[in-house]
Amino acid sequence: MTDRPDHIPWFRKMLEIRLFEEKVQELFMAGLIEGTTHLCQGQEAVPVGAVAAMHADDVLTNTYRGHGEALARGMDAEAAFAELMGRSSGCCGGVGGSMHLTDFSKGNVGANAIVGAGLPIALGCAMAFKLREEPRVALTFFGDGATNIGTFHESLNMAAVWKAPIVFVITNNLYGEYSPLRSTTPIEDLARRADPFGIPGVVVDGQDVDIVYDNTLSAIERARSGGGATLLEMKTYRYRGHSRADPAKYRPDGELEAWKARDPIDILGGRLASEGQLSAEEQQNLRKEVSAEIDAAADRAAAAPPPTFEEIQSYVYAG
Ligand SMILES: Cc1ncc(C[n+]2csc(CCOP(=O)(O)OP(=O)(O)O)c2C)c(N)n1
Ligand SMILES: [Mg+2]
Repeated sequence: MTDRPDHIPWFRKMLEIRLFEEKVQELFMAGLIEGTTHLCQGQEAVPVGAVAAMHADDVLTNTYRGHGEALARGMDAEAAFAELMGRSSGCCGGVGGSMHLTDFSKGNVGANAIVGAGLPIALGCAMAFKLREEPRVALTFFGDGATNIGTFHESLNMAAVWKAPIVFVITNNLYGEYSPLRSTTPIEDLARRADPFGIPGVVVDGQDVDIVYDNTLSAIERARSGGGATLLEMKTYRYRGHSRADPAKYRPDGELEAWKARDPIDILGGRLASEGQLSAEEQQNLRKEVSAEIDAAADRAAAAPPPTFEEIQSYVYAG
Protein backbone atom coordinates (compact mmCIF):
# COMPACT_ATOMS: atom_id res chain seq x y z
CA MET A 1 0.00 0.00 0.00
CA THR A 2 1.23 3.52 -0.80
CA ASP A 3 2.47 5.79 1.99
CA ARG A 4 -0.58 7.64 3.15
CA PRO A 5 -1.07 11.13 4.47
CA ASP A 6 -2.21 11.37 8.09
CA HIS A 7 -5.26 9.16 8.61
CA ILE A 8 -6.87 11.17 11.39
CA PRO A 9 -8.13 14.01 9.13
CA TRP A 10 -9.69 11.34 6.91
CA PHE A 11 -11.45 9.80 9.89
CA ARG A 12 -12.64 13.24 11.01
CA LYS A 13 -13.88 14.08 7.52
CA MET A 14 -15.83 10.82 7.24
CA LEU A 15 -17.44 11.57 10.61
CA GLU A 16 -18.22 15.11 9.45
CA ILE A 17 -19.98 13.82 6.33
CA ARG A 18 -21.95 11.18 8.30
CA LEU A 19 -23.07 13.67 10.94
CA PHE A 20 -23.78 16.36 8.36
CA GLU A 21 -26.14 13.99 6.54
CA GLU A 22 -27.85 12.96 9.79
CA LYS A 23 -28.35 16.63 10.62
CA VAL A 24 -29.81 17.23 7.15
CA GLN A 25 -32.46 14.59 7.89
CA GLU A 26 -33.28 16.32 11.18
CA LEU A 27 -33.50 19.77 9.54
CA PHE A 28 -35.69 18.37 6.80
CA MET A 29 -38.12 16.93 9.34
CA ALA A 30 -38.11 20.28 11.16
CA GLY A 31 -39.20 22.00 7.94
CA LEU A 32 -35.97 23.98 7.56
CA ILE A 33 -35.01 22.30 4.28
CA GLU A 34 -37.44 22.38 1.37
CA GLY A 35 -37.61 20.14 -1.70
CA THR A 36 -35.75 16.88 -1.34
CA THR A 37 -32.38 15.49 -0.33
CA HIS A 38 -30.23 12.55 -1.46
CA LEU A 39 -27.99 11.43 1.35
CA CYS A 40 -24.76 9.45 1.27
CA GLN A 41 -24.46 7.77 4.69
CA GLY A 42 -22.47 4.57 4.15
CA GLN A 43 -20.57 5.90 1.13
CA GLU A 44 -18.17 8.25 2.97
CA ALA A 45 -14.93 6.43 2.11
CA VAL A 46 -15.44 7.20 -1.59
CA PRO A 47 -15.43 11.02 -1.46
CA VAL A 48 -12.84 11.17 1.31
CA GLY A 49 -10.36 8.69 -0.19
CA ALA A 50 -10.76 9.89 -3.78
CA VAL A 51 -10.65 13.63 -3.06
CA ALA A 52 -7.57 13.13 -0.84
CA ALA A 53 -5.72 11.93 -3.94
CA MET A 54 -6.46 15.15 -5.89
CA HIS A 55 -4.17 18.18 -6.19
CA ALA A 56 -5.52 21.58 -5.16
CA ASP A 57 -5.89 22.72 -8.79
CA ASP A 58 -7.60 19.53 -10.03
CA VAL A 59 -11.37 19.72 -10.53
CA LEU A 60 -14.37 17.50 -9.91
CA THR A 61 -17.98 17.19 -10.97
CA ASN A 62 -20.53 15.16 -9.04
CA THR A 63 -24.24 14.61 -8.55
CA TYR A 64 -27.31 15.48 -6.49
CA ARG A 65 -25.94 12.93 -3.96
CA GLY A 66 -22.93 15.20 -3.66
CA HIS A 67 -22.72 16.53 -0.10
CA GLY A 68 -19.84 14.13 0.60
CA GLU A 69 -17.60 15.29 -2.24
CA ALA A 70 -18.35 18.96 -1.48
CA LEU A 71 -17.34 18.58 2.18
CA ALA A 72 -14.34 16.39 1.31
CA ARG A 73 -13.18 19.09 -1.10
CA GLY A 74 -13.21 21.62 1.73
CA MET A 75 -16.64 23.23 1.59
CA ASP A 76 -17.49 24.75 4.93
CA ALA A 77 -20.40 22.89 6.60
CA GLU A 78 -22.10 26.22 7.34
CA ALA A 79 -22.06 27.24 3.65
CA ALA A 80 -23.45 23.81 2.75
CA PHE A 81 -26.23 23.93 5.36
CA ALA A 82 -27.08 27.49 4.34
CA GLU A 83 -27.39 26.38 0.73
CA LEU A 84 -29.72 23.55 1.72
CA MET A 85 -31.83 25.96 3.78
CA GLY A 86 -32.02 28.55 0.98
CA ARG A 87 -29.96 31.19 2.78
CA SER A 88 -27.95 33.92 1.05
CA SER A 89 -24.78 32.70 2.85
CA GLY A 90 -25.04 29.36 1.04
CA CYS A 91 -22.31 28.27 -1.37
CA CYS A 92 -24.58 29.23 -4.30
CA GLY A 93 -26.29 32.14 -2.59
CA GLY A 94 -29.14 29.88 -1.49
CA VAL A 95 -30.56 29.45 -4.99
CA GLY A 96 -29.07 26.03 -5.80
CA GLY A 97 -30.17 23.86 -2.89
CA SER A 98 -29.21 20.35 -1.86
CA MET A 99 -28.60 19.01 -5.37
CA HIS A 100 -26.17 21.76 -6.42
CA LEU A 101 -23.42 22.17 -3.83
CA THR A 102 -20.82 23.83 -6.02
CA ASP A 103 -17.71 25.90 -5.29
CA PHE A 104 -15.51 26.93 -8.19
CA SER A 105 -12.87 28.30 -5.81
CA LYS A 106 -12.23 24.73 -4.66
CA GLY A 107 -12.36 23.17 -8.11
CA ASN A 108 -15.82 21.78 -7.36
CA VAL A 109 -17.21 22.84 -10.71
CA GLY A 110 -20.71 21.48 -10.52
CA ALA A 111 -23.08 19.08 -8.85
CA ASN A 112 -25.66 17.95 -11.40
CA ALA A 113 -29.25 16.79 -10.87
CA ILE A 114 -29.40 15.36 -14.39
CA VAL A 115 -28.06 11.80 -14.31
CA GLY A 116 -24.91 11.61 -16.44
CA ALA A 117 -24.58 15.38 -16.93
CA GLY A 118 -21.34 15.75 -14.99
CA LEU A 119 -19.28 13.43 -17.20
CA PRO A 120 -19.04 15.60 -20.34
CA ILE A 121 -18.48 18.70 -18.20
CA ALA A 122 -15.49 17.03 -16.51
CA LEU A 123 -14.27 15.81 -19.90
CA GLY A 124 -14.41 19.39 -21.20
CA CYS A 125 -12.31 20.53 -18.23
CA ALA A 126 -9.83 17.70 -18.81
CA MET A 127 -9.45 18.60 -22.49
CA ALA A 128 -8.95 22.27 -21.60
CA PHE A 129 -6.11 21.22 -19.28
CA LYS A 130 -4.60 19.04 -21.97
CA LEU A 131 -4.81 21.69 -24.72
CA ARG A 132 -3.34 24.33 -22.42
CA GLU A 133 -0.63 21.87 -21.35
CA GLU A 134 -1.56 22.29 -17.68
CA PRO A 135 -0.71 19.27 -15.47
CA ARG A 136 -4.22 19.08 -14.05
CA VAL A 137 -6.76 16.28 -13.84
CA ALA A 138 -10.59 16.17 -13.76
CA LEU A 139 -12.51 13.64 -11.68
CA THR A 140 -16.16 12.90 -12.25
CA PHE A 141 -18.26 11.11 -9.63
CA PHE A 142 -21.51 9.46 -10.68
CA GLY A 143 -23.71 6.50 -9.78
CA ASP A 144 -24.10 2.96 -11.08
CA GLY A 145 -27.37 3.99 -12.77
CA ALA A 146 -25.51 6.62 -14.79
CA THR A 147 -23.55 3.89 -16.57
CA ASN A 148 -26.73 3.13 -18.53
CA ILE A 149 -26.92 6.73 -19.78
CA GLY A 150 -25.62 7.76 -23.21
CA THR A 151 -23.25 10.43 -21.90
CA PHE A 152 -21.35 7.76 -19.95
CA HIS A 153 -20.49 5.80 -23.11
CA GLU A 154 -19.89 8.93 -25.20
CA SER A 155 -17.60 10.43 -22.59
CA LEU A 156 -15.55 7.25 -22.13
CA ASN A 157 -15.19 6.93 -25.89
CA MET A 158 -14.03 10.52 -26.38
CA ALA A 159 -11.77 10.40 -23.33
CA ALA A 160 -10.11 7.26 -24.67
CA VAL A 161 -9.65 8.63 -28.20
CA TRP A 162 -8.29 11.95 -26.91
CA LYS A 163 -6.27 10.45 -24.02
CA ALA A 164 -7.94 12.95 -21.72
CA PRO A 165 -6.58 13.50 -18.18
CA ILE A 166 -9.76 12.32 -16.48
CA VAL A 167 -10.79 9.76 -13.87
CA PHE A 168 -14.33 8.37 -14.03
CA VAL A 169 -15.50 7.36 -10.56
CA ILE A 170 -18.60 5.16 -10.30
CA THR A 171 -20.09 5.16 -6.83
CA ASN A 172 -21.80 1.81 -7.16
CA ASN A 173 -24.30 1.71 -4.29
CA LEU A 174 -26.25 -1.13 -5.98
CA TYR A 175 -29.39 0.96 -6.66
CA GLY A 176 -30.65 3.58 -9.06
CA GLU A 177 -33.66 5.66 -8.07
CA TYR A 178 -35.46 2.55 -6.75
CA SER A 179 -34.29 -0.15 -9.14
CA PRO A 180 -31.64 -2.65 -8.09
CA LEU A 181 -28.66 -2.72 -10.40
CA ARG A 182 -29.26 -6.41 -11.16
CA SER A 183 -32.60 -5.57 -12.84
CA THR A 184 -31.20 -2.84 -15.10
CA THR A 185 -27.68 -3.95 -15.91
CA PRO A 186 -26.54 -7.26 -17.40
CA ILE A 187 -23.09 -7.41 -15.76
CA GLU A 188 -21.98 -7.39 -12.15
CA ASP A 189 -18.69 -5.48 -12.37
CA LEU A 190 -19.31 -2.08 -13.94
CA ALA A 191 -15.56 -1.64 -14.26
CA ARG A 192 -15.82 -3.97 -17.29
CA ARG A 193 -17.61 -1.14 -19.10
CA ALA A 194 -14.14 0.32 -19.64
CA ASP A 195 -13.12 -2.63 -21.84
CA PRO A 196 -14.79 -1.58 -25.14
CA PHE A 197 -12.99 1.75 -24.91
CA GLY A 198 -9.55 0.25 -24.25
CA ILE A 199 -9.02 2.07 -20.96
CA PRO A 200 -8.32 0.48 -17.58
CA GLY A 201 -11.34 -0.42 -15.46
CA VAL A 202 -10.72 -1.23 -11.81
CA VAL A 203 -13.04 -2.73 -9.18
CA VAL A 204 -12.36 -1.02 -5.86
CA ASP A 205 -13.54 -1.80 -2.32
CA GLY A 206 -15.39 1.45 -1.71
CA GLN A 207 -15.74 0.76 2.03
CA ASP A 208 -12.02 1.04 2.69
CA VAL A 209 -10.73 4.60 2.43
CA ASP A 210 -7.12 3.43 2.04
CA ILE A 211 -7.99 1.27 -0.95
CA VAL A 212 -10.08 4.07 -2.46
CA TYR A 213 -7.16 6.47 -2.01
CA ASP A 214 -4.54 4.13 -3.49
CA ASN A 215 -6.56 3.33 -6.59
CA THR A 216 -7.61 6.92 -7.19
CA LEU A 217 -4.05 8.11 -6.76
CA SER A 218 -2.79 5.62 -9.36
CA ALA A 219 -5.50 6.69 -11.81
CA ILE A 220 -4.81 10.40 -11.22
CA GLU A 221 -1.05 9.94 -11.62
CA ARG A 222 -1.62 8.02 -14.83
CA ALA A 223 -3.87 10.80 -16.16
CA ARG A 224 -1.47 13.55 -15.09
CA SER A 225 1.48 11.90 -16.79
CA GLY A 226 -0.30 11.63 -20.15
CA GLY A 227 -1.55 8.04 -19.78
CA GLY A 228 -5.22 8.96 -20.28
CA ALA A 229 -8.47 7.98 -18.62
CA THR A 230 -9.33 5.30 -16.05
CA LEU A 231 -12.70 3.99 -14.90
CA LEU A 232 -12.90 3.19 -11.18
CA GLU A 233 -15.84 1.26 -9.78
CA MET A 234 -16.21 1.91 -6.06
CA LYS A 235 -18.38 -0.84 -4.55
CA THR A 236 -20.36 0.68 -1.71
CA TYR A 237 -23.90 1.06 -0.35
CA ARG A 238 -26.28 3.84 0.59
CA TYR A 239 -27.80 3.27 4.02
CA ARG A 240 -30.87 5.44 3.34
CA GLY A 241 -33.40 5.32 0.54
CA HIS A 242 -32.85 7.12 -2.76
CA SER A 243 -34.23 10.42 -1.51
CA ARG A 244 -35.96 11.58 1.62
CA ALA A 245 -39.31 10.26 0.32
CA ASP A 246 -38.05 6.69 -0.06
CA PRO A 247 -38.16 4.25 2.87
CA ALA A 248 -36.18 1.72 0.76
CA LYS A 249 -38.56 -1.17 1.46
CA TYR A 250 -37.44 -2.88 -1.76
CA ARG A 251 -34.15 -4.05 -0.28
CA PRO A 252 -33.77 -7.73 0.59
CA ASP A 253 -33.76 -8.62 4.29
CA GLY A 254 -30.32 -8.49 5.83
CA GLU A 255 -28.68 -6.51 3.01
CA LEU A 256 -28.41 -3.24 4.94
CA GLU A 257 -27.08 -5.01 8.03
CA ALA A 258 -24.48 -6.90 5.98
CA TRP A 259 -23.14 -3.62 4.58
CA LYS A 260 -23.24 -1.92 7.97
CA ALA A 261 -21.00 -4.72 9.24
CA ARG A 262 -18.38 -3.23 6.91
CA ASP A 263 -19.06 0.39 7.73
CA PRO A 264 -16.35 2.64 6.27
CA ILE A 265 -15.95 4.72 9.44
CA ASP A 266 -15.66 1.57 11.55
CA ILE A 267 -13.10 0.06 9.19
CA LEU A 268 -10.80 3.07 9.44
CA GLY A 269 -11.60 3.49 13.15
CA GLY A 270 -10.61 -0.13 13.82
CA ARG A 271 -7.35 0.39 11.98
CA LEU A 272 -6.55 3.61 13.84
CA ALA A 273 -7.24 1.90 17.17
CA SER A 274 -5.16 -1.18 16.39
CA GLU A 275 -2.26 0.95 15.13
CA GLY A 276 -2.41 2.95 18.38
CA GLN A 277 -3.17 6.22 16.55
CA LEU A 278 -6.62 6.92 17.98
CA SER A 279 -8.21 4.83 20.73
CA ALA A 280 -11.92 3.98 20.80
CA GLU A 281 -12.39 6.57 23.53
CA GLU A 282 -10.57 9.25 21.52
CA GLN A 283 -12.76 8.37 18.55
CA GLN A 284 -15.88 8.85 20.67
CA ASN A 285 -14.60 12.23 21.84
CA LEU A 286 -13.85 13.24 18.27
CA ARG A 287 -17.37 12.24 17.27
CA LYS A 288 -18.79 14.48 20.02
CA GLU A 289 -16.56 17.36 18.92
CA VAL A 290 -17.56 17.04 15.27
CA SER A 291 -21.23 16.67 16.25
CA ALA A 292 -21.07 19.94 18.23
CA GLU A 293 -19.41 21.68 15.26
CA ILE A 294 -22.11 20.40 12.91
CA ASP A 295 -24.90 21.58 15.24
CA ALA A 296 -23.27 25.02 15.55
CA ALA A 297 -22.77 25.30 11.77
CA ALA A 298 -26.45 24.43 11.19
CA ASP A 299 -27.57 27.00 13.79
CA ARG A 300 -25.47 29.75 12.20
CA ALA A 301 -26.76 28.82 8.75
CA ALA A 302 -30.40 28.88 9.94
CA ALA A 303 -29.93 32.35 11.38
CA ALA A 304 -28.83 33.84 8.03
CA PRO A 305 -31.34 35.70 5.83
CA PRO A 306 -32.72 34.27 2.58
CA PRO A 307 -31.58 35.89 -0.67
CA THR A 308 -33.43 39.08 -1.61
CA PHE A 309 -35.89 39.12 -4.48
CA GLU A 310 -33.33 41.10 -6.54
CA GLU A 311 -30.64 38.47 -5.88
CA ILE A 312 -32.94 35.64 -6.97
CA GLN A 313 -34.10 37.61 -10.02
CA SER A 314 -30.53 38.21 -11.17
CA TYR A 315 -30.33 34.49 -12.14
CA VAL A 316 -33.43 34.64 -14.36
CA TYR A 317 -32.45 35.28 -17.96
CA ALA A 318 -35.84 35.50 -19.67
CA GLY A 319 -36.19 38.90 -21.41
C1 LIG B 1 -31.34 12.01 -17.28
C2 LIG B 1 -32.10 11.67 -16.03
N1 LIG B 1 -32.92 10.61 -16.01
C3 LIG B 1 -33.61 10.28 -14.88
C4 LIG B 1 -33.47 11.05 -13.74
C5 LIG B 1 -34.22 10.66 -12.46
N2 LIG B 1 -33.26 10.09 -11.53
C6 LIG B 1 -32.72 10.84 -10.55
S1 LIG B 1 -31.60 9.99 -9.65
C7 LIG B 1 -31.84 8.59 -10.53
C8 LIG B 1 -31.09 7.33 -10.19
C9 LIG B 1 -29.65 7.36 -10.52
O1 LIG B 1 -28.99 6.29 -9.88
P1 LIG B 1 -27.43 6.24 -9.73
O2 LIG B 1 -26.78 6.78 -10.97
O3 LIG B 1 -27.08 4.86 -9.34
O4 LIG B 1 -27.10 7.27 -8.56
P2 LIG B 1 -27.49 7.23 -7.02
O5 LIG B 1 -28.81 7.94 -6.89
O6 LIG B 1 -27.54 5.81 -6.58
O7 LIG B 1 -26.42 7.99 -6.31
C10 LIG B 1 -32.78 8.79 -11.53
C11 LIG B 1 -33.22 7.77 -12.48
C12 LIG B 1 -32.61 12.17 -13.80
N3 LIG B 1 -32.41 12.96 -12.76
N4 LIG B 1 -31.91 12.44 -14.94
MG1 LIG C 1 -26.75 4.09 -7.43
